[in-house]
Amino acid sequence: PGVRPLIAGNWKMNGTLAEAIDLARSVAAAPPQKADLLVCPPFVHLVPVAGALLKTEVALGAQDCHAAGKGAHTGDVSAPMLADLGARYVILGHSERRADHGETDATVRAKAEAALAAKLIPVVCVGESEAERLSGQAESVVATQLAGSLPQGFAAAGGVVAYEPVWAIGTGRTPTEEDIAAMHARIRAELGAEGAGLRILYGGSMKPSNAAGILALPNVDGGLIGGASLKADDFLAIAKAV
Ligand code: 3PY
Repeated sequence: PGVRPLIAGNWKMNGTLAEAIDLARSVAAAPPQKADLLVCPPFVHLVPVAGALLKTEVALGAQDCHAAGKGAHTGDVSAPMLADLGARYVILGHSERRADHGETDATVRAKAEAALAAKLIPVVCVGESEAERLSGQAESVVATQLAGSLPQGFAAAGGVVAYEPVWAIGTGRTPTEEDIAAMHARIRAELGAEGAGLRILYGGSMKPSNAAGILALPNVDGGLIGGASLKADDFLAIAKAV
């Protein structure tokens, strides 16, 4: 209640430069929405997309950052670099990074600290595997991830949590609305008093056909959108479903 929803597009590793600029322009051309809009292109497209979003209401984010501010880290990108080019958000600890790059809760926490220090808003992803869901451990797994991944003062600094069940990512499957509502309530409760103002996004196969139902659930303050964020019409249809 009182929290302005956030609809965030995680473009992942998709698109040419021309497609990225085109998509950003199409999203930014939409009339103002009831939700804040955020797009997160691949690193190499951030600067031109920042240009395309200049003087628009659409915010820019990255999909990862390094925990160090600078230094000998070949191929990495720091939070201050992202802030410098105009990014306001950074997605951290997406399950694809946890799986493909061995990121642990401690890694994610260090990155979130770096992001906050650079005045970026971290969007920290948590979520259980299918085996964990089936064995009734989904909520305890997510509680452990939160405890390990979120730095002190995360919510007070405006940090965002995205609940993305691993088995719902890129599969077209989603938890039941009851399960989503229960998990989001648990996430808010885990943060204690700080949790009241926390934005908790749902992610994992959110699309125009299921967005309205999910976004209407208590404690769902927006969405982190994968595949459906690559088409401006679909992404904006989700934003309109808020
Ligand atoms: C998905 O919807 O598949 C995502 O992973 C969004 O981050």
